[in-house]
Amino acid sequence: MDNKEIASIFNQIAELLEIKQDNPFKIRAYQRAARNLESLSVDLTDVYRSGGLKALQEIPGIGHDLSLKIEEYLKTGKIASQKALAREFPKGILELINIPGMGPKTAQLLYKKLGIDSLNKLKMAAQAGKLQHLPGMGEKKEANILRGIGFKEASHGRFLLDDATVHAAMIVEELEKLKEAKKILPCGSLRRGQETVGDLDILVISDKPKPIMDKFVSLKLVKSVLAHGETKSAIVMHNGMQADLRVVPAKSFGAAAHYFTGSKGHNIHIRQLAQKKGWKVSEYGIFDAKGRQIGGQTEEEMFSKFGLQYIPPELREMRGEFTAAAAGKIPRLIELGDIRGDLHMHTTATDGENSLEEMAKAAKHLAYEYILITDHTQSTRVAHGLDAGKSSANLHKIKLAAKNISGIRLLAGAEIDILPDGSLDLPGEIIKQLDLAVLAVHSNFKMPREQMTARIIKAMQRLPGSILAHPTGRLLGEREAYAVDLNAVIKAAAKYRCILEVNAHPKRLDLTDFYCRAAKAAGVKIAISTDAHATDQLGLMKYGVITARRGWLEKQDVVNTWPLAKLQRVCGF
Ligand code: DGT
Ligand code: CA
Ligand code: CA
Repeated sequence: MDNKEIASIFNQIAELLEIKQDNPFKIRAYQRAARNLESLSVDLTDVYRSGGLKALQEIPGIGHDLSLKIEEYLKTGKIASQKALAREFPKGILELINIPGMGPKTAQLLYKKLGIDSLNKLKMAAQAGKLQHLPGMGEKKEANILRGIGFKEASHGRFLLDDATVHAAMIVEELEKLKEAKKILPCGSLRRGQETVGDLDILVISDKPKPIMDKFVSLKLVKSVLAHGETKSAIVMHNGMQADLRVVPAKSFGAAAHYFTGSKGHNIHIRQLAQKKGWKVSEYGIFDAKGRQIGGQTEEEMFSKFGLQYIPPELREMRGEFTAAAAGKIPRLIELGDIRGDLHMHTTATDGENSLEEMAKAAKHLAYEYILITDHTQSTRVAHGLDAGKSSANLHKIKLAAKNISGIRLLAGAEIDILPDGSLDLPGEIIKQLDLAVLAVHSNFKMPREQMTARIIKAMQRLPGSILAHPTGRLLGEREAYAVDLNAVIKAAAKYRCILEVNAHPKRLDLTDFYCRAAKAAGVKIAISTDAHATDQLGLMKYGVITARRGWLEKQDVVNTWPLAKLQRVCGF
């Protein structure tokens, strides 16, 4: 728990320093430390108790300064410098820098010149056209900010999958400490792996609900308590996310897990099946006409009692899962453990934070068999893309490193920009040296749909067998997908033997579940890739896998579950 709290304080310090336009190295150091603490598998309290400051400093990214700050938090429950820093700015300003189109510099400018310190003030000023006259602003930027506000409002109250996952884990970790809690299961849209989550629905099995309820409403992360009942409670956490808690006895576990997992439509269908048999289904079980419980202790029974095969949570969306289950045709969905490699990642050669060697080492920890290094090409200037000469030198570097690093196979790739006319941002003679190429659109997002579709198809036609990365360019909560005819893209991918990527980054998650299924139907293969820009982001793979599961994909549909030899044979390198 302390790990997450300290990570969140470090992140906030980084944001405040960004507004101040402080030293970028210092800002990065806080961000990196926060990320490392989030993924740390041991408790900071234990680390500190075992070896004091020295032990803290052995954590990657934690130097002398930061170890002192951690010590301060562990001893006093706060970090004074963060409080002091926060006092320099009004509260609302942090909310502003996260609006698409804003950023720390702009937030600072608008605060200084116009006193803007809340979303509402920002919206009024932008609507009144007051922003465009400020230095470095202009009409276009003002319009962008207004669009960003609209986006924020539209995604109102929904959270990214990783954010929801981390917060659910924090609650589970605390409740697990109670001996009265026999089983804890986060349900709802989170368990179904939906790309965004409205609120958390946590189910606990116990015969003694009271201590569980009391602990839940008094957790550190609670901002306010919405309900505090005997078996039901609800809280809002500091980040604005709501969590509902339900406690049921063991004999109701299956029925409750099924009910709270949803989806609502799926639940209604099960109830109708029960009605036809003269039974009743509730979150407490399956009951016959006389009110006797005849099932619902396990989740399997919620299906087997109706002659259905078990339906995994990710498929419970009324997309044909009942027909498939009745026919015994529920697919054997891909699992995280099936993944043998990652085919999209960046290094310090472009905008990554870690070296080739560091990425390889981290991938080895995940027991991967291979990774494809895919740094950017020159057109992607914001990402320090490499020109032809530098790309070529980078390829040599990768191939040399591949010889020296044992235990994992490094593959030489590149994330090649698809230029507006559909041509590729790397000369043919360099493309020839790649093991595998990843293609992506990074510019001119506002093209008309026909043009964008033609642009992408042309690129695939130029380079058959390549991987098309993040096929819609969307950033959840930040940027709309570009207009593109994905059915036509899928058709072309089949024709040119191209692989479509499910980008595992929680802001992307495209291809989406729906189009994964369409791709499979068209015989198109999928790569699930993290697009990692740092070693710890390799762990985002799970979000891509759950999206693929929602798309009914099986192991064989996903190329990075294949052994290296098969990948080489099929992709021809
Ligand atoms: P969310 O939170 O908006 O991302 O989506 P869910 O699916 O987590 O929805 P939520 O939190 O409102 O409810 C959790 C589950 O409880 C939902 O998936 C199914 C079940 N549920 C909620 N309301 C109803 C209802 O009116 N009828 C039935 N049959 N089930 C419901
Ligand atoms: Ca929910
Ligand atoms: Ca709920």
